[in-house]
Amino acid sequence: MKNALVTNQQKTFFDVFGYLVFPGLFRERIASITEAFDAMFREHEKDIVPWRHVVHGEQPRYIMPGTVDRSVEIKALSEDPLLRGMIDSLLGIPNQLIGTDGNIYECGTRWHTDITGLPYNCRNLKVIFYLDPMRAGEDAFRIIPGSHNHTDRFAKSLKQTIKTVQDTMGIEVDQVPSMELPTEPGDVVLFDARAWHCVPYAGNRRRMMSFIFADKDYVPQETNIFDYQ
Ligand SMILES: O=C(O)CCC(=O)C(=O)O
Repeated sequence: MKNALVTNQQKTFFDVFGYLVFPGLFRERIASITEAFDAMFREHEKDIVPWRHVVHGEQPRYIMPGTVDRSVEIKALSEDPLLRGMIDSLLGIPNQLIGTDGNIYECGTRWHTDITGLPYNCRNLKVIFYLDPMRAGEDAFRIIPGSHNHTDRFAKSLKQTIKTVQDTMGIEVDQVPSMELPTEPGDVVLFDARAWHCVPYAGNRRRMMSFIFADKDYVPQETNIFDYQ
């Protein structure tokens, strides 16, 4: 494989389970990335989308859309050869960057997929950078391995039940069998946006930035962000 960073074993892991974590991949650059993120929220304050949605229990999330058009540093990160090499290895060529955002969460995020605006048959990859520590047993990102295989019976049964596990199974969001991915700033999490994932709220104001890439089969969709669930 051309890019030594993603081994064939990691690619197989990604294909089967739908996620990968690269600890410390951007550790040296995370201070300047965080500075760029904070400056963007300050300088583009009027463009922040205050967002309350059932996925976040109607609690506040602040979204900065289109980050690569607002910050030279963030654009450079989205074009970083290391990152792009990984995307090429995992999605194949051609692929394209189809969306970016920056977020401040004062909320949790219940079990959901990020498939709004993406056709289900398109392979994709969402790259997320948490700019604050995400702790095990608290607010670490969780994912159900393999749930990106959306035509499986298992994925279909998740679709019927997982959004409201308190009602359907009598359990809390953090009691769903899943993989918990605690991260430190500078770590990178990659996942298939069709996978079911969630983040419990630990009372902080976590900052997160994402890029989403889609493969050659991507066809732009009519998107209504209120369909996000
Ligand atoms: O940190 C969060 O609450 C949500 C992250 C997430 O679900 C996503 O990036 O799709």
